Amino acid sequence: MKIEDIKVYVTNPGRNFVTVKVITDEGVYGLGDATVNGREMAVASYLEEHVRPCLIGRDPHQIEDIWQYLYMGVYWRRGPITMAAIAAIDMALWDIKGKVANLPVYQLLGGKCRTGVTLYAHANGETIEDTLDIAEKYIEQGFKAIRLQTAIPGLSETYGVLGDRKDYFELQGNRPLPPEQEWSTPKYFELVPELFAKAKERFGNRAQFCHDVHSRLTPIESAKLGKMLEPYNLLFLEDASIAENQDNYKLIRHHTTTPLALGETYNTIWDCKDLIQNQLIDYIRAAATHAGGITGMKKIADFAAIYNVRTAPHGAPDLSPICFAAHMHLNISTHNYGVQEFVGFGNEASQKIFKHEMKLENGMIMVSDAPGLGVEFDEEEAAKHEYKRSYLPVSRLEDGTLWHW
Ligand code: EZ4
Ligand code: CO
Repeated sequence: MKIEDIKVYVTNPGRNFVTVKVITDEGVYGLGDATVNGREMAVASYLEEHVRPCLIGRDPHQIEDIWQYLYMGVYWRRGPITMAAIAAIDMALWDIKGKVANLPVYQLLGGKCRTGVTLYAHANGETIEDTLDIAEKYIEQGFKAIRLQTAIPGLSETYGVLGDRKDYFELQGNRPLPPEQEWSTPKYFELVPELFAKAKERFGNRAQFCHDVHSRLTPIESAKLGKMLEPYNLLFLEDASIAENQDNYKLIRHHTTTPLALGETYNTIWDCKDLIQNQLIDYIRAAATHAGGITGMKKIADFAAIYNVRTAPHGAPDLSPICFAAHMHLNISTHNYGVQEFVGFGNEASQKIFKHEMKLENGMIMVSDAPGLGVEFDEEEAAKHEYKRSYLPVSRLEDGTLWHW
């Protein structure tokens, strides 16, 4: 079997997705997700100009060798663009192998370790009451874990909260230049402990709650927040601080027993190696699209397992359903899987482009038994929604200083 062609599609059913199709000489093809939010065309060009010519004629069954060829074989290793390109090819090759074997990918990864994939939903509200009302609806639907984010009084927009955009799918989409948001740590500190105190009071042990700080705090501030939230038994506190310097987490860890989650922007095992082997985090949030595909994620998960770190893959709407499906195959077959972020299956236009049979039941995903990854990509529907340049917001302090978004 040989790789005959590789096609790259950029479509925007409300936000941009970069999709890769690896076509073989035997008619079987595989799909992968290469979306890097706000930098989509850089990955598309990397794939078309620099990956496609090197892979035509190769055996698509040699997944590990092709992964190493694109990683170790290239002088410029790592980085989000390179790793998303590798990821998309890797997912597509697992998809092909599954289709040839007539097995879902999770069977190739070792088979099921659990009956379904436990999710956490998002409750994003304008006030604490709004947020908890949304959380209640998810609890009634059977969700066992929910992320709580609330707008901060006195700040125009806050990470995670919808403002005038009511569909989370659209939250960061289709803004032709980066919009600006405000940030104030003192205002945030006035609000967040109250949010979790009220959640605990209202729901007791009916669900577990988590929260995404989105890297806005310094390490000592994160340590303080973790301490303040200890009475409420969070599932985890996510991205409490940036970790370009992984030592930041030593400081946070030494001050708080609130479980810590990190890593949605990580690209390889090297980004999280120190955090994992020093047991400074509890959940590693790497995503298949941004961390080298199924092959990259397996390397991270197996390393994490020996240090009691569990996986909690990123599940934002800027990862396509192909990535979500890849996560489902990993999650169901990885012993040290923890929890999967879930924001729904996308808007109507997206669901017409990406078709799959994953089922949501009681806050869990029942993984499809379709061969391969189990996602179909409708090229005609995709062509109806052209690429639109769009960006995530940037964040500034109230005096105008640029801050972490
Ligand atoms: O802001 O994926 O945990 N989820 C997140 C996401 C990220 C977006 C950025 O594109 O932090 O909502
Ligand atoms: Co996050």
